[in-house]
Amino acid sequence: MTTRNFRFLTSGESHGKCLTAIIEGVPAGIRIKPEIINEDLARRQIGYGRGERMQIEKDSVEIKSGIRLGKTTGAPICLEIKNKDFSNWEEVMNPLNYEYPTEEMLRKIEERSFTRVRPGHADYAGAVKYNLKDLRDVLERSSARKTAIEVAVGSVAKQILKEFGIMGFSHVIQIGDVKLDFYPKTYTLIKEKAEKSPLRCSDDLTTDRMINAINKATQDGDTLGGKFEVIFGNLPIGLGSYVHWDTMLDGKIAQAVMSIPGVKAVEVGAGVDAAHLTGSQMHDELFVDKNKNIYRQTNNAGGIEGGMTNGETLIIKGTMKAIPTMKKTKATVDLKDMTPAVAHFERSDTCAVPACAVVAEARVAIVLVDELLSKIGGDSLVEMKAHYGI
Ligand code: EPS
Repeated sequence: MTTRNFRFLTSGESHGKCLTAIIEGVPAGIRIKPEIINEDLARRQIGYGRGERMQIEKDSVEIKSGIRLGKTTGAPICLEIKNKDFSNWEEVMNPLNYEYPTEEMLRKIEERSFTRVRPGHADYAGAVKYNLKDLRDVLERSSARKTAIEVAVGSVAKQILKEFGIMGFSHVIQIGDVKLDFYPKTYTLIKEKAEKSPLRCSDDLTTDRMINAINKATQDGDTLGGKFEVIFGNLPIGLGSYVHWDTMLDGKIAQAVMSIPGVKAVEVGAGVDAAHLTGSQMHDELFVDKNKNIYRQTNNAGGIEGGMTNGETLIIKGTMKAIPTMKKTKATVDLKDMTPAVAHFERSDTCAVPACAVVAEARVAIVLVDELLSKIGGDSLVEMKAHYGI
């Protein structure tokens, strides 16, 4: 992700020892609570339709550096999440080559290697691009497991944003064919109800229908995608810019959300519905109250006009495709001998849309904090707040 002020890199494989991130550009003096990061990690793990892996993992962050006595120091921050499942994969994921492998080790490595491409996954293009023979090498890093550490980074971003009163959440609006038709009246209610739902959906009846759809897909050996929404409020006007194509906030957010594994579409505000709205239906009129404050009665723009925040609530929608690892067989090719085959299957999730929503919330927070830093600058929270005028 192209961020300039709040930058980070992650490393780690799905079944490797751990996931790590190094974040750079966090001003000094910001209180970061690991328990809040852990809450976000737990939110990502919840979700009806997840596979057995989620019963093995209980993601928890270890802050390795950059934070002292609860506050950032301005130094790079290193975060780590251990993969509990690694204990079942030690021989297979060993970074060192075995000089004298036992038969047992070789059997395990062989058992976990595969060459039958999963259509829709990174397997084929990844194998060709990196010249990899064992698709395990593609799967391990392309897996959405790495989004756990991104959520930890996003949680740091959210804790910075909160200092400026900027807060957000995510909720699920569709699983397969089941759509959320009824929205609670306020964002506070949507958030409250979504946080309690096993599918991050703000309506109980819709949640039940989504659960039934997931049960049916599991029975059929199939998988399901869906749609989610990320909402952020209390943003200052003017994050992003219209001056260049790569400074537009909507473009940056689209990239950040689109690059989550499985995401196939990102919308801002009215999104794809904008195609059939006329100009007079689409554009949000401005009004002024007696205190000379501007307000609007609609938000089809989703909080962004001309690539900049306009003071309204930011509304982003993401669409996730159904997971490509599934029991239901799909025609493919075995790259070992270039023969027709059925796709490889191993333990996976039936549906991970609620998790994807939490990842998107983290990614949007990362873009927003990067933009906030770019707008107001500052090496410390004190300086940032002075620049912000609070
Ligand atoms: C994933 C496959 C499953 C998921 C995984 C993403 O893992 P496993 O192969 O170990 O069963 O559960 O997601 C996570 C582990 C996670 O933490 O989100 C995949 O192939 O992308």
